[in-house]
Amino acid sequence: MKKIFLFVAIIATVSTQLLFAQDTKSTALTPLLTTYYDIKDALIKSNSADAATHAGEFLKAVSVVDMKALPEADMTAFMAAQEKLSFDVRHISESKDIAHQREHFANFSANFFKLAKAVKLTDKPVYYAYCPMKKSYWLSADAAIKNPYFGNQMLTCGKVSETLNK
Ligand SMILES: [Cu+2]
Repeated sequence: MKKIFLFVAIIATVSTQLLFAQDTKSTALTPLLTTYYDIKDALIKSNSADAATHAGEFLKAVSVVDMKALPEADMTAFMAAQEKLSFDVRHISESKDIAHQREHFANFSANFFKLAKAVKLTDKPVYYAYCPMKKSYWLSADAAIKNPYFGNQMLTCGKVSETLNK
């Protein structure tokens, strides 16, 4: 009897995992999106130390992408973006000055969105929001505006300008 329960439990676990695997699209580039969101969230909280840490993770993630695992079109888009993304994210990782980090985050976000448009990083919506005060964009998994350029000073300033995977 105990064995049957165990068997049922295993089947249930495996089928749940399969369900999630089908549910969420991911590629060798998906960790970049997750880490981008971590940097963005740190800037929303005006936490420059966390922003620097996550930027360091992003820099690492960019350098370990298994390009052979990517379809050719994705590889081409990634190679076009790699150097530009690394440049800005390295500055974010090496700085403790939130204003300086936000300057680079603007450029970083614009370049990352080009990649996100060219390569399907996720099945979930990606909102591309615009801050008219900063005249810059950012990506978010959430339609609700939380502004990484001003944090608490102007948390809800901005609007979604484009949505991927609507
Ligand atoms: Cu810099």
